[in-house]
Parts: sequence; C-alpha cells; structure tokens
Amino acid sequence: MPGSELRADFWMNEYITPWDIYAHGITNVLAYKKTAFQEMYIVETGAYGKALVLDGKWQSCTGDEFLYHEPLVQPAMLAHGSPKNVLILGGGEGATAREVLRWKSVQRAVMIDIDGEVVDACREHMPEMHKGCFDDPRLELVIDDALKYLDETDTAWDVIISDLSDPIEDGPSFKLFTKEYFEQARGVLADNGVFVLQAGPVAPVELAMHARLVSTLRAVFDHVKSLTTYVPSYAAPWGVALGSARPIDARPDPEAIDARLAEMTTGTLRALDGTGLLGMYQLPKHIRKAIADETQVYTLREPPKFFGKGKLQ
Ligand code: SPD
Repeated sequence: MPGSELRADFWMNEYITPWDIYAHGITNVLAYKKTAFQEMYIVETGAYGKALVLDGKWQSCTGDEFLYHEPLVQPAMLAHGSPKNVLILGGGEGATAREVLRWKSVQRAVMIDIDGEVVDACREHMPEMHKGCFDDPRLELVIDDALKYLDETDTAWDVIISDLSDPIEDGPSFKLFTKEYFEQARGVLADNGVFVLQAGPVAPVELAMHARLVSTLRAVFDHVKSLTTYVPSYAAPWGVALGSARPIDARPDPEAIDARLAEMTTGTLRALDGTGLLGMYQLPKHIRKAIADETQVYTLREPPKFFGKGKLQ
C-alpha cells in the first residue's frame, strides 16, 4: 500500500466472521500455555499494549481495556447504588475486580475463575490491568467452576458480573450464556440485585447473539437493559446486558451520576461519567429493533455458538 508502513513481522489473527480477520501485530510473546481448559497467550502488541488471548479470542488489552471494563462494571454498580457483596464470574485479567473495588461500599468481592493458570499469568505479566487489586483484603479469589459456586453460595449478592470469554463451541464458557445459568444467578441475587454480562458484539453482521442474550435475560428477569461500548481492538462495538427484578434507569441524570461516583468511588474513571453512561444506554435504531424482534432463548440444549477459534499464523 503506498504511503503505509507495516511494523510487525509476527501477526496474531483473530477470526471475527468467516470473512473477516483482525490481524494484531505482535512485538513480544510474554507467556504461552496450554492450560487444562484453553490455549493462552499473553502478548505485547505494537499499537495496543499487552493483551490476553484465549483460544485465539482477544480478551482485553492494556491499550483500550478501560472501554470494556468500565462499561461492564460501573453501570451495574450504579444501578444498584450501594453494593456491598459483589460476585465476579471469570475476569482473569483482574481488571473487573479492580473496577468493583473502586466502590467504597464494597465489603466483599469474590472472583471465581475456572482457570488458575490464566489468573496467575495475568497477575505476573499484566499488573497494568489488575493494579494490585488481588492484594485488596476485600477480594477473595476462588479457582473453580462458576456453575458449582452458584449452586453452593449462600450469600445474597448485590451485583453479579459475568465477565466470560466469548462462547466458542469448545471453550469453557458457553454454558454460562444460557437461561439455566441466568436462573442460577437470579437465585442468588439480593432482591434489589443486578446481574450483568458481557453480551457479545453488536456489529450489524454479528448482532444476533446479543439480541438472543437479551431475549434470554428477558426470560429470567423482569427488567433488562442493554448498553454498548466501542472497544477498537475487538473489531466491533460491544454489548453489555443487565437484568434485575427492579427497573434499571437507562436515562440517568448525568449530574446525579457524577455526584454518585464522586461520593462512592475512588480513583479516576476514563470513559464513564454521567454523560458517558447516558450515551452508552442510548442504542441506535437497528440494535433496538434487533432486540425487540428477537424471541430465541439460549438454553443448555441450544447454547450460543460464537464464531472463530483462531490460531497463530
Ligand atoms: N473478558 C472477556 C471479554 C471477551 C471479549 N472478547 C472480545 C473478542 C473480540 N473479537
């Protein structure tokens, strides 16, 4: 291409659709492992900093992770208002826990991840993500199956955050994108509790899964809302979906949100403030229509099948 200069000679391909690849230029491989559950890379990219990649799927990277983790965590925390007990399912990088622990009201956060080898590698190689939050005495790390933990917990959780890898067919997470799992989560939520999940891409050609996840949430929760965020290294705008027994205000007053964040949280958010939150909840017409028209519900018999298990070329 005239006028352009490619700087990497090592590319990690992520398959986005059967016809689209995002090639991430890699400058260093910091860790590689075939764990008991998945194939893990932690890489250094030329443009977007360090990234965690599981089974060929991009999880998050230091260059734009705030555009994923703040919208995943903060709207649910704000929707609750004063969460004390927070359960995180997945979230190996530790950035979701970091966002939860900003809240002064949080007394106990439990992060349950199935893959201790991934968590250990993230702790070692990506301190920019967890920012030391694993040392916060309010955080308890449990290495186990989320479904088993949901069966056994006797806490009424204020917020449950499902920060899972995308539901590729042979990956460890697809069962957790189903009605059965959402029902289990609802069963251990406090009455005013909020459940939130990373709910897939909302690019026009990939929108069906998000709409079906919202439809699945609607089968379980009285009140469901979606928001979107643009994470450039994901190659698509991304959906987050919330469910609760209580209404969720998708037109919050920006000044009230700013005041709440100032009162309740520590540190500085980069993407999310009152104005940013209001914007994230306002979905364009084609996404609203896809969600409104969708009736399919994901179940263990018919779970989502996310496209694209990639590999290094
Ligand atoms: N922390 C899990 C988030 C998974 C997001 N996957 C992004 C894939 C981008 N193509």
